[in-house]
Amino acid sequence: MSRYLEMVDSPTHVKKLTLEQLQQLAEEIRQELITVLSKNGGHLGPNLGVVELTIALHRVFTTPKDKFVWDVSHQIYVHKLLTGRKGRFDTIRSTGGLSGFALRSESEHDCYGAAHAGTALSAALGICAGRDQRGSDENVVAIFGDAALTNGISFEAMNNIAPTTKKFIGILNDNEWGIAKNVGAISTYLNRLITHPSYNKLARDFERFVRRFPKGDIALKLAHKAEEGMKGALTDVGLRPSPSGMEGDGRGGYGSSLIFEEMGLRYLGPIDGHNLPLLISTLEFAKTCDRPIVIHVLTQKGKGYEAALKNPEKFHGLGPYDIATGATLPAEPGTPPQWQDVFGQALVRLCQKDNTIVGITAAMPSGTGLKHLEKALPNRYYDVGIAEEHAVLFACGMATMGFHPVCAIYSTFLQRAYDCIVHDAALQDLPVIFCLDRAGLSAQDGPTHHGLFDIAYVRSVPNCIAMAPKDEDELVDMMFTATHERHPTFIRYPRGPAEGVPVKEQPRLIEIGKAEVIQSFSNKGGRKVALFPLGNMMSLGRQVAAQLTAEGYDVALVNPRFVKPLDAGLTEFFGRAAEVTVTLEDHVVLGGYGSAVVELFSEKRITTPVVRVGWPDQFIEHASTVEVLRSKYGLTVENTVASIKSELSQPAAASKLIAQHVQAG
Ligand SMILES: Cc1ncc(C[n+]2csc(CCOP(=O)(O)OP(=O)(O)O)c2C)c(N)n1
Repeated sequence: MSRYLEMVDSPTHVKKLTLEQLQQLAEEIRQELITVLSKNGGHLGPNLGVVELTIALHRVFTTPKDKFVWDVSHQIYVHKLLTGRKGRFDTIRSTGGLSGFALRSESEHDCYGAAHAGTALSAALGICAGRDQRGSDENVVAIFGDAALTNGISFEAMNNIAPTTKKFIGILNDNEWGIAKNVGAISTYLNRLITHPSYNKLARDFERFVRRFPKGDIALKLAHKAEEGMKGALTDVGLRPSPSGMEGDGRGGYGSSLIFEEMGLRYLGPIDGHNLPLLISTLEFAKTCDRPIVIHVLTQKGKGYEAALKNPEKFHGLGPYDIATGATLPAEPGTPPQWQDVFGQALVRLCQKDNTIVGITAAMPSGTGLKHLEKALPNRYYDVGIAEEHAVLFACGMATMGFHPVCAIYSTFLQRAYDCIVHDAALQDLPVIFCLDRAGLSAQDGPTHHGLFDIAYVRSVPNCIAMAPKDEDELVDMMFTATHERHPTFIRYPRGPAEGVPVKEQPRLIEIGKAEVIQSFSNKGGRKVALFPLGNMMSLGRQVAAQLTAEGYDVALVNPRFVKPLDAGLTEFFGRAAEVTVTLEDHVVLGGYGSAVVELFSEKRITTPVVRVGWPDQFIEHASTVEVLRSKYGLTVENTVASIKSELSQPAAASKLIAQHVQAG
């Protein structure tokens, strides 16, 4: 029998299937997700959890006229399958293929792009305001997770919904997990909503509405069953009852009011997010509501795939895996440890020796490597939820109390907290240590996740120290050095395996603002090229140096270590001696490390040309690997060597050569 999935390629098709057929479709979609992602990797768990919800959304609403705004949008794969992208689904996250997130340029059904958490409610409200201004009647649905609700912007939006519009549908997709287990008071509160009987009364007008549907009675029965046996139903969706002894205090505490209702939003739920008829009836009801409504939907991350159910954190997002066992491909023997693990383990050692050091993550214990600290020294570990601004301000507060907080945040997510970096950490000159993981490319995720702007956004801020290690041993030295500093310090390092050098037992202090000379000029007569590869670009720098040396050039190789303060003396020395200076960075060229060198040369009136190798002034797309993108954009040995030779053939370099020969003569 052919699959319904073969017949469904647009929301119109979804509307034509019977309930039973849709249920079959849901199973087929799950199989498709499990199969394709076993090869491409991706956000399996979140997507398995929203299969019924997405089908119900497309059954009830009609995109592109109606608008779905997905928070983070990593759970959008089912939506892609149902909106004309099924034929290309096996290209997801690969070079030239579908994006793993919502992308306006990819489909008219993606009305809003995202991949950072917490944006859906605000953006959806803006769309509602646009609709109201225009006087049109689109339905706007924001789908957001329980962890996204720990994000400040979500609350800023909620504060603003009721005064702004009458028609707004929010769907709280509650699975109790972010990437890791969701933490904090909001998570406890949601759990309380689920388990406290006083919240679980279905609204009377909802009941009346649902009864009008042919399957309305069945839907209601199911809803009531969930209501009565909430604990049983919850075990079904993997949720646990909340701790006892938290009864209401009558003043808006637990058991006496609902945050949503108090904010002027109608609240409905919690409902079983895998019960298709109930979802459809509830969404139909929401469509008729003349005031903003939030529907609390309970889903199970990884639903339908045992391996994902057993390990929600791993299956939130992962690389290729074996379908039968769920095992991911082991790293090739001899692969160095991941940067994040070197960082996490080093932080544990530093914390063990210095009790002023603490670690802070914004809901990313595994990705940042802070899970090592959580395990070893839980009382020195803080997970503040998906709340980067709060993470930085919290760190600043601790710093005023004599601590050295280490904020481990991906380069791309720290963008959220820029004002906190400037206004709080830098202006007050507080010794907060920022460890920026994923500084460089996140190839398969793409432009939302590439960490290519941090040097530019930190370099212009007074008091900040910014460094990049060439290898993992230097990373630990830099972390150690940062714990002795009295200023905000930033250390950037990339995603993936480190360089494979041994890490010393006892880290060493590095002099602030001092670069390291790896290889000086030989002065044996070749044309002089000074290479300055920053951080992880050292291996590219070494290859360029080797090739040029083999071709008879006289090459100096310097590890800059610091972007700020620059080692002005050393950079000037090599800059003046060389015919061409070359900076290499895993960062946009605009405002990056190379720009700092150009500024220095301008100030010092050094006329040596500077070849800046880095990412161009455009958003870099996603691709299967970092190498694909480096080749495309010229961050390669061949291109660097070619650019150097081209620069050396320019009149400015030629005149410098003549001048040097004259001097030497
Ligand atoms: C600003 C920001 N910080 C961190 C992340 C990393 N991140 C991606 S998904 C996710 C968890 C989202 O959880 P939830 O909203 O509950 O959705 P679920 O995956 O459970 O469906 C996190 C922390 C992000 N995307 N954006």
